[in-house]
Amino acid sequence: MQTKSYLATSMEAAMVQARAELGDDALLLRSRKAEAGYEVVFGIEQAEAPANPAAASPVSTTLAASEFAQISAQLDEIRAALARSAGAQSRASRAIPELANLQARLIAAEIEPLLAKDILDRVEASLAVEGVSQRADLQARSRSSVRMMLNFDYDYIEGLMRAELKRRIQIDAHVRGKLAVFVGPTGSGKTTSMMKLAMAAGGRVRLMSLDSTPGAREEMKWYAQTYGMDFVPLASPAKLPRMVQSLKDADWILLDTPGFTAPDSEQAAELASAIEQCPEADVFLVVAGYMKSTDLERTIQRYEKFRFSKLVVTKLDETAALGSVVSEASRAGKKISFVTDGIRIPEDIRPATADEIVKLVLGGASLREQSAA
Ligand SMILES: Nc1nc2c(ncn2[C@@H]2O[C@H](COP(=O)(O)OP(=O)(O)OP(=O)(O)O)[C@@H](O)[C@H]2O)c(=O)[nH]1
Ligand SMILES: [Mg+2]
Repeated sequence: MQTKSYLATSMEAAMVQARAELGDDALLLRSRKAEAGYEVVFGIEQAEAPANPAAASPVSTTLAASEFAQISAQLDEIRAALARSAGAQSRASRAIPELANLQARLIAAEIEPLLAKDILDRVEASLAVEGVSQRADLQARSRSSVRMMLNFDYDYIEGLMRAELKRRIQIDAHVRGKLAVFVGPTGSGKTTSMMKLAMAAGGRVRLMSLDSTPGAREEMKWYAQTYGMDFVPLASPAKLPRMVQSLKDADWILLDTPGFTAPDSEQAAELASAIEQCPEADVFLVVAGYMKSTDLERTIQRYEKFRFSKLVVTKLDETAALGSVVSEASRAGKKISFVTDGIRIPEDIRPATADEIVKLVLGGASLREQSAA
């Protein structure tokens, strides 16, 4: 994805500038308050993959903990201000009140307010392009005549919104390469998800663990024995590249890791460097679906050093809203791979699909139901 940032005195102005230059397909990636106004970063899909995939990999950050905390606090402040202004704007700026309702519904589902606004901008633009509504024209009409003109087709408008949301969800439900590594916060479901995938993988599976917390290796050995797989002891991250090389007979090598309470620790840096030396590694960040946006954003930033490209989203049975996951995955350019919704191994895991994610985000009353109420 090619990205470009715009600086303008207001968010609106930056967005207009970006859309004029990059076209309607440009997606809003992130935004921040700058000294002279707002900086908004847009991305546009490129037809061709980059020649050197490594060049597209995220660069690991080396921020000190205090700097990180400071930036995080600033981000929270900016996000809260933007959320307030996007929420307030939504009702006032929409020519069709139902579009404002849909925007509010996305925000209620924990879709980031700016992303919700961007999605509804696109819906409104599609309606205008189709000649169904011209904004200036609409504003001059009464609400009832607008309804008549549209023959008020809720399903159609909601369908446009769903399609816009779906376009922003990237899916990759495959393990690519021979080595799959599972990283993530403590208790997010790394070990359980890995075992679910190990069971589904078939072929010769080798299980490894770098988790040295009391009982963790025993837990993995127990899993290996119970499910008839081989457990391969791994003393330290530094030994990973050689170990992977030596396991020539394995079809899959799955590596469990500890939840790093401080992902900037020396131990984490060692693992990051070992992963870098394993080009065949496919790294998954395992996160619980109920995490809120700010925590997810921080977690994604903190685990970026492990060069993960995909998320495994766990514990869907414990949450009704997936908006934060969709917003943060979209913001960070990460794909959603698998989702889990229970503790049973291997039953409670399945490949993610964009349709299901959209359904999960928008669960609850449809626009038609709300309007009837
Ligand atoms: N309800 C529910 N519980 C889950 C799910 N996935 C995992 N769990 C439970 O969450 C708890 C933590 O799961 P683990 O797989 O041990 O998590 P972990 O990330 O390996 O944890 P640490 O190794 O301690 O960092 C366990 O009790 C799991 O059974 C899920 O999809 N739904
Ligand atoms: Mg574990």
